[in-house]
Amino acid sequence: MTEKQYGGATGRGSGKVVIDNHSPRGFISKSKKSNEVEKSELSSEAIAGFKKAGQIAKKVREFAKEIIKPEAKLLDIAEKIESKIIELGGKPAFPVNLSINEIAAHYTPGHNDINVANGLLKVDIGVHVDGYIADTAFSVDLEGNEENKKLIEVADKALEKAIETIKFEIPINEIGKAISEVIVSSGFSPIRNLTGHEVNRWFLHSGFTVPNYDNGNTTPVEEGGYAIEPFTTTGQGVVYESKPSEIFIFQGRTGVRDNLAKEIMNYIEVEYKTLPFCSRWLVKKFGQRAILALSMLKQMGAINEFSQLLEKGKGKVAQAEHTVLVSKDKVEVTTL
Ligand SMILES: [Co+2]
Repeated sequence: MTEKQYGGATGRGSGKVVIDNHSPRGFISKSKKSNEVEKSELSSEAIAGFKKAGQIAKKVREFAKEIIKPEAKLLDIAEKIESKIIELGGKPAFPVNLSINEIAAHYTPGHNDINVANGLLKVDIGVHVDGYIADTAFSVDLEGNEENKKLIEVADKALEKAIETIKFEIPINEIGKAISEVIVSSGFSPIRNLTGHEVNRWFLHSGFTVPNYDNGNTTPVEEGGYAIEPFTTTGQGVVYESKPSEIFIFQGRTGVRDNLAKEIMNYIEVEYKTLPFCSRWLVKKFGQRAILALSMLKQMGAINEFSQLLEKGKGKVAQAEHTVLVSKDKVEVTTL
């Protein structure tokens, strides 16, 4: 799942909510002298967790490729994919995104969604195992369109190039540069205000962002997990926020009077923590009344809602994504 940038150089951000006593970044700190910048490295527990999530995500991606057919209901596809994640011992790290054509990202079916798979479909899958995240995406052409196929092929190629490029302490803009070169030389545009991101324990989007063009950010890549996700388009290479997506994220507890809203807030805090969730999941658990409760929680600021992200020039969009683990001496793709 991608991150939209709001202008300016993108460096490090941080999550707002800290989960219990664990280090949210899944790191252990090394001892440091007072005049030294703190460096951290991945713990063996974190490496094992990221890899386990990655291998589940890989199997689920292959499963998704088998079940997606033109005219299949998006709702059925999403539910089958999410059930498969659970069957394999993981949990969804975010609702499956099934975004079609000029919708670049952040479309998940609502609980009564009637839309069907068609056109250029992007399938973005997140898995977590005890908070350790794997994030992977692929695109599929469901209308036998040559341009769609080319967009997909180039997104895959750009991802491959980015994976070859990323390594410990390389300036982060080098990855964006590699991605953009592949895409532009093929006659398409990368989406500049969508990025890959660092994945940390319980945090899908925190720390580094991984640009899809040379954004001039020369910050060296540290050890950690990174989701790399190039987007190719025939349009302007920019997305804007459109309709609400029914994908939400917890912001923090607020005083709500409504009993169901309170119950749902408690459930969200325990079950999803700082990971995105959707109204469809809560309707399944609490019934239709969950919709009203969610809008109350949104109004109170307890949760935020993502927007669907649309390509500005109404260009079609393809996406490819893998999660990699960068350590000092190697880079491993966890979702391959
Ligand atoms: Co992602």
